[in-house]
Order: sequence, then C-alpha cells, then structure tokens
Amino acid sequence: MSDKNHLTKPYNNILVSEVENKGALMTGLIQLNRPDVLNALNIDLMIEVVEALESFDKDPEIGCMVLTGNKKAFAAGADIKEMAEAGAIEMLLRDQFARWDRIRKIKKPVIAAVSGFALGGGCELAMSCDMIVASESARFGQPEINLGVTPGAGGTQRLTKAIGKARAMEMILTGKMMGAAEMFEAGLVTKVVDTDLYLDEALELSREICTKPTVAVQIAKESILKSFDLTIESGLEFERKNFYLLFATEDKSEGMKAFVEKRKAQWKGK
Ligand code: DAK
Repeated sequence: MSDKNHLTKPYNNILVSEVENKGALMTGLIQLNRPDVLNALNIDLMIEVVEALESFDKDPEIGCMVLTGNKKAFAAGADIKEMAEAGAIEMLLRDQFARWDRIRKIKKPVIAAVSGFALGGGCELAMSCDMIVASESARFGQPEINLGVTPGAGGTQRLTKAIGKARAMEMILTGKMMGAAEMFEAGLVTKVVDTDLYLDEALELSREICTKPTVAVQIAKESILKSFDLTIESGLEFERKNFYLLFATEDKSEGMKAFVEKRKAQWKGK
C-alpha cells in the first residue's frame, strides 16, 4: 500500500500532484505557490516542500519528482521580510538549514523546472535538485550581497562546483543575474527550452527516468553526488561497490536477459 501523505496533507504554500506516465512509474509534481511574492521561500513553504519531497520519495509508485514555480518566478529567494529582524542567535536557534539538509537525503531524482527568477535561496533550491530544466526567460542569481550577507544554503559551494570559480565569483560578489543560455553554457542547467514548454520538457525528462529500473536510478544518483565529496580514488571505490550491489537486483538479471533475448526489459523496481 502506498503512503500518499503528499495527496492528503492540506498544503498552503505549494500545490502537489501526481503525473501519470503511461506504463511507468508516476512523477511527483510540486509547484511553489506564493505568486504574490514571487514564491519567496518562507519557513512554512520550506516545511511543505521538504515534507512533500520526502513523501514522494517513500511512495513506490513515484519514480522521479519535478519541482517548479510559475512562468514569472521559480523563487525570488528566501523571504526577506521573515529574516529582516532576525539576529544571529535567533537564526541559529531556528535551525532552518536542518530542513534544507533533508533535501540532500532524497533518494529519487528531483528535477527543477525553472522559469523567471531563481534568486538567492531560489537558485540554491534549484541547485539542490539533480537537474535544472530552464525556460529561455529564466534568470539565475545570488543577490545576497545586496542585502549585506552571502549565500547560506549552498550557493557558494554548489554554484562554484557547477560553473567554476571565475563565474561564481562574479555572480556572488556582484549579485548580478545571468540568463538561462549563459547558465546552460556554464554547466548549471541541463537544457533550455521555450518558455511555454519548460514544464512539459521537465515532465518528459522525468517520464523517461520513470521508465528506468528504480534501484539503478537511485544508485546512479547517489554515486554521482558522491563525486562532489570524495577524491577520485575514494569515488571510484564507492562507485564500484554500488556497481556490485546492482548485481543483486532482479532488474539486473532481467535487463541483461532481455538484451540477449532481444526484447524489452520488464522492470520490477527491485
Ligand atoms: N522576499 C520577500 N518578498 C519578496 C522577495 C523576497 N525574496 N522577492 C520579491 N518579493 C515580493 C516583493 O516585496 C513584492 O511584494 P509587494 O511589494 O507587492 O508586497 C512582490 O514580491 C513582487 O516583487 P517586485 O515588485 O519587487 O517585483 P519586480 O518584478 O519589480 O522585481 C525582483 C523582481 C526579483 C528583481 C525583486 O523582487 C527582488 O529583487 N527581489 C529580492 C531578490 C533577492 O534579493 N533574493 C535573495 C534573498 S536572500 C536560509 C536559506 C536560504 C537563504 C537564507 C537563509 N536558511 C535555511 C536559514 C537565502 C537567502 C536569500 O535568498
């Protein structure tokens, strides 16, 4: 029996649905829904996003998730009004980063479908996902410098790893926004499409992943993400152990047998 908390919870700041993928696992779709403030990420919204991601992650009928906003904004950052009066100790005691850390523990792939502003925490949230599908009108930036702070939810680390020191320095130290085409070239974005198509394209990418053997997909994600933490030597060892592990799955036997028998594999997800 599937755990469908994501469908029964009364969310106030996000819209949650399941998207059918004929003959394959479904896509879990989360849409940030504070359009009046360009989807500024307040605490309540982040609680809901993390809960929905975790609920989809536990649901065996879901193969992949898509996180999106609207055409005008993926998210224009953390909610500045919520932080404006806070001091260092209050921020420390709020311990909001613990919630962001839980996104790193999501095992299934998460695709960010980004249009419009992806700024500050919005850019960091998109970078916490595994891939970014962007509309031509998407604008990425880390403008925290203009508020007297720096990125705090991964911007200095993930942006630098994705696009390199030279451009990360420019973006973070000036706070200026960069367009989707430039961010595609720099390596932050998986693909850029027409603004009317960005969500469809992200859902199509998700659908394709949903047709693949689940355990191998999750292991691949885990191994790729490990490459950010480990030396090449340790990373190769980690990858190898994961590779051996997949030889214990029924899907490995089925996949190789199907190839030899020249037929389509029937995945079991185990
Ligand atoms: N927070 C709160 N409200 C925001 C907002 C934000 N980040 N961004 C926009 N809004 C609100 C505006 O105040 C306005 O509300 P009203 O005045 O209508 O009530 C409404 O959204 C529409 O915005 P604008 O009128 O400004 O729209 P424009 O098209 O003229 O300009 C803009 C769009 C995106 C250029 C502009 O809104 C803007 O510069 N926004 C702020 C962008 C920004 O500085 N973002 C970085 C915020 S700092 C953390 C995790 C993460 C972070 C911090 C802590 N923890 C886990 C502890 C991240 C920090 C940040 O993201």
